[in-house]
Amino acid sequence: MARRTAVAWAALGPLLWGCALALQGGMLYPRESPSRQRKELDGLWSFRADFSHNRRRGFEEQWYRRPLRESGPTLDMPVPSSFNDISQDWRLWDFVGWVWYEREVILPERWTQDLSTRVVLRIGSAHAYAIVWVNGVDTLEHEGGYLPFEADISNLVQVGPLSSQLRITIAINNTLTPTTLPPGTIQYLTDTSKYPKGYFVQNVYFDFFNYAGLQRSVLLYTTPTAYIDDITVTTSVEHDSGLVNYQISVKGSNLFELEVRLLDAENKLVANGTGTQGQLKVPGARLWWPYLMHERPAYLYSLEVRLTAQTSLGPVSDFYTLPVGIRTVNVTKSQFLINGKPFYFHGVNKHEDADIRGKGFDWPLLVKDFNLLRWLGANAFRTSHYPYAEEVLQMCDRYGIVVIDECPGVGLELPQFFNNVSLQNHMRVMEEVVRRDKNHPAVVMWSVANEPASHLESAGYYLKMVIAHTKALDPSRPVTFVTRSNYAADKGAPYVDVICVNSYYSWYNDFGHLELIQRQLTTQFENWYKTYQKPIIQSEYGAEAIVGFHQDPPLMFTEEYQKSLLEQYHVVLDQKRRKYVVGELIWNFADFMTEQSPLRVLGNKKGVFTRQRQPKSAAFLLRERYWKIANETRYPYSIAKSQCLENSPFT
Ligand code: BDP
Repeated sequence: MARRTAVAWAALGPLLWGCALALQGGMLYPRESPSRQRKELDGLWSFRADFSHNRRRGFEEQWYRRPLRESGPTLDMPVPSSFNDISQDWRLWDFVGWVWYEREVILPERWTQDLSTRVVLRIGSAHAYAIVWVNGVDTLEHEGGYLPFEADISNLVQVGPLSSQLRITIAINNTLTPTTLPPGTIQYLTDTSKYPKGYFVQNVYFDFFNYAGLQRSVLLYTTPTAYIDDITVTTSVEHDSGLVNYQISVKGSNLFELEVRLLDAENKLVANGTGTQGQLKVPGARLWWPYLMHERPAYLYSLEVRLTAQTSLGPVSDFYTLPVGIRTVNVTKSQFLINGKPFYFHGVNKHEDADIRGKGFDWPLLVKDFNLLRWLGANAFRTSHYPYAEEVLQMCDRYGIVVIDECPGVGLELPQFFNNVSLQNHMRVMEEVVRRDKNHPAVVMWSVANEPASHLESAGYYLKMVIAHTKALDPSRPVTFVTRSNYAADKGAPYVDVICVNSYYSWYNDFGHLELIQRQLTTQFENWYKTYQKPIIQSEYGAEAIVGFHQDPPLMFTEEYQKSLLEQYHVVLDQKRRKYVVGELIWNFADFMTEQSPLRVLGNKKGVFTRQRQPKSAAFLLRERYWKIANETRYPYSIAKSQCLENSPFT
């Protein structure tokens, strides 16, 4: 990828969405507005796992037809949360198959009586396959966890005087197969001297616990019957003006008008337009800068869209407000540019995992994690290894934390995972990711996979197709996948814009030999750069440390070893970051749960924070380093403070 491409991107930015592949239907985040209401269904749901032999009793007995309590005992299950860690029934911990959730809801009368209101049921995510019934009627199916799906249920609720009572039943299956994303296999163990008849286990090929259930919010929201279905915004900069290109899709009427107003953070109108697409020019625009890169990071405008439409029931209006950050992203041979300035990712990899809630969305955890990111001086993270909740990205937009948005393409390890069905599915998942996350200024790059077996020929073709598809969906952002293949063998690297490479020197190889890291890491960087001449991110590195384990000289699993390993990496990163290495993301922000194995002690302990979010020694090392780098790379450059460790100097 040469400078030429970067220039082309910058020049074409405003036009590109016009040529981007059209996505079917929008997935705007459900926000309240004068024309839209929300009703959250978080709280206690009734729950039952189907322990029957074939896991199909729920379907055979049609549990969705009547209240779940009538077909057998139920448990209280909090939503959002993973179901695995909540109950004292050990069988739920690694249950594989169908679980059933149910919730009864009373709707406001207007929602059921006013025929110009459209009622939508939205599920933030259901891992991994879900079937939804409303009042016993099959309403919606969705494959894939970590992404939202929704259905217009107006015709189910607007049917008569008693319709304000609603019963929502959701059956969720967490089985991973060779064609799901992530893939998995079911293994039947048939030696009856060891296993009972029909015994099976779920094999996964990734290193985190396969938490499942309704892990994000479920909600109902309304729009008018003619409504703003989708908004796509891209931005660019011309001299000192910001350009905001918008494209709006409307559903439910062909006779409508659209007014678009861009407001600054003080609510002052800075530009306006009309119609389904256009360009707004903002002279003297304030740009969206990453945290610590600029004294005033994360500036957000608001794009207010107002629809007035004719429907068979008369005129209706719909309003939607989208936060907009004006910024550009470009990649050259050796740099990652944000707003035309070199950006260095000094950040982390995360998981959405903590405590008994598993991967359940949780506001206190979210805010704590962002406070820790800022404490650390981290300016970026990768959503390893699946898209995070939308609220996480909203925080990133507001705080200026840059995101590499990764889809659940993790564990693509076996040759049979690179088949056509998987490929089609992977491309569909990328459509869902781009559809959901395209308007977040914080998202600066898509990652289509983590550590696929990219040395295989079939993987090369597969990755080429997924990357090309993603670029067609969103030509405004670079695309990558994260590799651990050898530079000479990797068949996917030719197609990425940035090389993201994971390595675990002196951890998974040459155990304990910290003295080898500098040599091996230098060779790694030089080989990749020589071969591809693309910017490189050290997308994972790290070591396990069990908090409170100490040993000097350092031995594996102690806090000292983790710290020393990081220090060795940092020596080389400091040499190369002035050349073509554009980022370093520690593995991992916090300890996290994994499947049980003799290689894991209550999960993966490579966090620099514990699972309870307390710092290990390495967190202090990283904090000093990240603030130092921030001081060196700030724009416009200001004299570095000798020590810049106060909490939020720029906000
Ligand atoms: C990397 C994987 C990550 C693992 C990590 C580890 O990308 O998911 O958790 O190794 O082993 O290869 O800690």
